[in-house]
Amino acid sequence: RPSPAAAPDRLPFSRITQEDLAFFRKILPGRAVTDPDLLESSNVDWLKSVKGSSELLLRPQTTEEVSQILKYCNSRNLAVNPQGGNTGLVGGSVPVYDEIILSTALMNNIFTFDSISGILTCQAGCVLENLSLYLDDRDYIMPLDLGAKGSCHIGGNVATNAGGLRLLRYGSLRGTVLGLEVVLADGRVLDCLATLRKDNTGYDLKQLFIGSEGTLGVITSVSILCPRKPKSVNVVFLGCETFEQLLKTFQLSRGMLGEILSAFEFLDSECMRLLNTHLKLRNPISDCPFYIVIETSGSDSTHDGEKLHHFLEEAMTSSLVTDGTVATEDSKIKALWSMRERVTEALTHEGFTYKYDISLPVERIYQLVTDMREHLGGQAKSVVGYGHVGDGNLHLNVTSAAKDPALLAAIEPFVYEWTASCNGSISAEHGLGLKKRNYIYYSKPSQAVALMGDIKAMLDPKGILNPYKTLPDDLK
Ligand code: FAD
Ligand code: 2HG
Ligand code: ZN
Repeated sequence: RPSPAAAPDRLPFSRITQEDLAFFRKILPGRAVTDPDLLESSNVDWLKSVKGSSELLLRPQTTEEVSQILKYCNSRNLAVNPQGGNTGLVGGSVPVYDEIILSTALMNNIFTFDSISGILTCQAGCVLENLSLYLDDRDYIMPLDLGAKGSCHIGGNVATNAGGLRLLRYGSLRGTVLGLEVVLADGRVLDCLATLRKDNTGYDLKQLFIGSEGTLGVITSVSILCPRKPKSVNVVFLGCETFEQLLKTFQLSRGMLGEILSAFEFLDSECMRLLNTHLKLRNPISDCPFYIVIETSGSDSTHDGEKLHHFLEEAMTSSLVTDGTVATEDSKIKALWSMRERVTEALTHEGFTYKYDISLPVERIYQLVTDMREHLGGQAKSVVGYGHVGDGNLHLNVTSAAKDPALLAAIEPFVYEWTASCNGSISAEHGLGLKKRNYIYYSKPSQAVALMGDIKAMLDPKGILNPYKTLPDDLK
């Protein structure tokens, strides 16, 4: 029996002809790539877990070019795979078969930045870290930050509704994205690139494209509300004996740090072991079963320092945490953050990783890791838990030396049934892509999925945009 994550048969899309190539070469001189060596890295995902066989990579620079491409592909029934930085973790960013790859890599212009409102407007292919550097010079920051910042594009972030390390403080992209320009499957340009905080004139169409994973349209421009750069930032790295103590520390931090709390993240001792072994990162404190990264961001270093000091004193004297270290200067802040941000990278050195990105009531998140360990016995190489405690989002990763169908059969559907029994979500922030599409029913009622199918059929009647992704096979 094929796994529900396996690709379905190729749908009857057209195959690229010499006339098609001539058209693309004419509208994108030097930017219609067919060299197999150059195509190689765009055909395989960041995890090296899925691989397509596209023979054409298009690199448009403007919305008008994207519009011409889609209008043509729609009329010719050619399938298209929108691609940003190709850091997605659910197999959504690469073709399954021979879909044309439409990359936003050359759409990297910043249009405007309003230093009074903090609203940035740019093309979808801007790399997140470049936007952060641009804003840093202007005393602002991006409202999102994630480990893949050096490669991921803002368009890809919006298309996946990426969460990341700052969501606790600045909320999701559904709140900070103020406007989008999107090219629809038939080439029509939908200009919803508003730069207003408030706009209740009818349906908020941009929300449809946030988190739609390239299945409803190609995002070409984004306007986004950016926060002021905090004057004072502190990061603490703490160790706890139990997850219960970690949760109590979270509760305490919310009460005592209040408005300056900007991140509350965790990793377990298995993650620490992998960071040590594979990346040679040294534990900055003594060995503990659980580690916490807390960040505070505020406007007054004396005030923030005092608050943090009182909080740490309370956490230590009440024995919630057993050890810790504080960073105020940039290099140490970066070093402490890398203990959390680089877990994903450390895992890639294990061999093969089965990834689960689960939303749960926060008090349940580690129980899933414990239950999974017990359930798998000695079958896995490692079972690790880390993630965004502040958002109730667990990253459960199970590794093995190589792909292991027996291990997979032991993990799934166990993990999804467990999640559904707590009314959790089987994809908190990474999306469904190719790998998770058929598990959607664990988190969404069938009426909702059917309505998604109706929306897809209305916006992309020929289904050319990112086929085989996000929507379950039984809709097609
Ligand atoms: P891609 O990977 O290229 O594409 C992702 C999806 O979006 C695909 O379905 C693609 O078709 C679609 N897409 C891309 N661009 C467009 C566009 N312009 N228009 C329409 N559709 C488009 N995710 C989190 O939520 N939080 C994290 O903390 C986080 N950390 C990560 C850390 C690492 C080390 C890695 C490798 C990944 C991480 N991710 C995280 C996952 C990933 O979702 C994000 O990295 C990012 O949002 C993907 O952006 P991208 O430009 O790489 O998109
Ligand atoms: C993170 O929070 C990312 O580090 C990646 O979302 C999680 O690799 C993962 O499972
Ligand atoms: Zn995450």
